[in-house]
Amino acid sequence: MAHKAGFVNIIGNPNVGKSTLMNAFVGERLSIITSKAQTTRHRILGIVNGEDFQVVLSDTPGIIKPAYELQNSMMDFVKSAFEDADVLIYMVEIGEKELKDEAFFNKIVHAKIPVLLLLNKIDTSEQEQLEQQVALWTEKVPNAEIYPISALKNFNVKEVFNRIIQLLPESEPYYPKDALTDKPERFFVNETIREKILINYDKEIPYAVEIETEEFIEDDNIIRIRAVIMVERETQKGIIIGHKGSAIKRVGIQAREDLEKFFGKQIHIEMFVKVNKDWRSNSYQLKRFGYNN
Ligand code: GDP
Ligand code: K
Ligand code: MG
Repeated sequence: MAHKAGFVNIIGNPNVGKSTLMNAFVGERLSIITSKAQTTRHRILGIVNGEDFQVVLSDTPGIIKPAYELQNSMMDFVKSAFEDADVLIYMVEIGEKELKDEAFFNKIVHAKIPVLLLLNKIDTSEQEQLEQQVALWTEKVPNAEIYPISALKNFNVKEVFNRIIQLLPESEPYYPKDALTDKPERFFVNETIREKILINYDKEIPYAVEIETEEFIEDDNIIRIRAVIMVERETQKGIIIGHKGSAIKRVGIQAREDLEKFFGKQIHIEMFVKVNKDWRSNSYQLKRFGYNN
């Protein structure tokens, strides 16, 4: 059989389960997941390889109306996801309305490529509600094939994946057949630490944080990591560190645990907090952190 390969881009509102689905397809925690919106800031590739296929998935930030420069860059990642896909996955969750951004919604309805509309989180709904929702979305996005799924409970995920492979064009692989992602190791260190910050701190703090891994030194059985936690203000620095360093210590312990699983090696991690005034609104700083698209 001829080899199939292509790009499958996952878009949708914040928190509908896009990153959970991507990780379910890939079988690894490539994309960080929390119950907070704007957990995903980048476009992250997850590659699934089989003998005669290569599916290149891309997870994107949830669609929002940008309020500052960082969010503008995040939406550029979403825009690019419309342009290079072979299959578009539009994810919605039970009970939600369509995308608040009409331009994005119109692009989906008028897409020239196959659209799979995944109605996620059906583990939380009753049969009757599910039927209503399927009817509603059939009307709203007539060009889409609708699949009720639970990304979290792995329900119907395999079926969707098989359908994706059917829809992909014949093509040589785009990446080496042992590749899992296009992102470097340091990216996953940054993201793991950021996930722990999203989980451990309230309100504005997680949104004011960016992580930079300055050192990643891998030996036979240990990886030594040195990471900087960037905040926008001196007061935020105090909050991140916490009383006698207790808060940042907790972040370090949790991040280390996940990173040891991810890399399969012992991890030694050192973290520092630095103030980088208003980095979120500064295009030069954003470029430095990889938000140029
Ligand atoms: P994203 O913002 O669209 O990438 O969404 P995430 O993947 O980060 O998930 C947001 C929240 O929804 C997390 O708390 C997930 O555990 C939860 N979630 C994702 N998929 C499901 C699902 O199928 N069922 C339920 N009950 N929760 C889910
Ligand atoms: K989220
Ligand atoms: Mg996400």
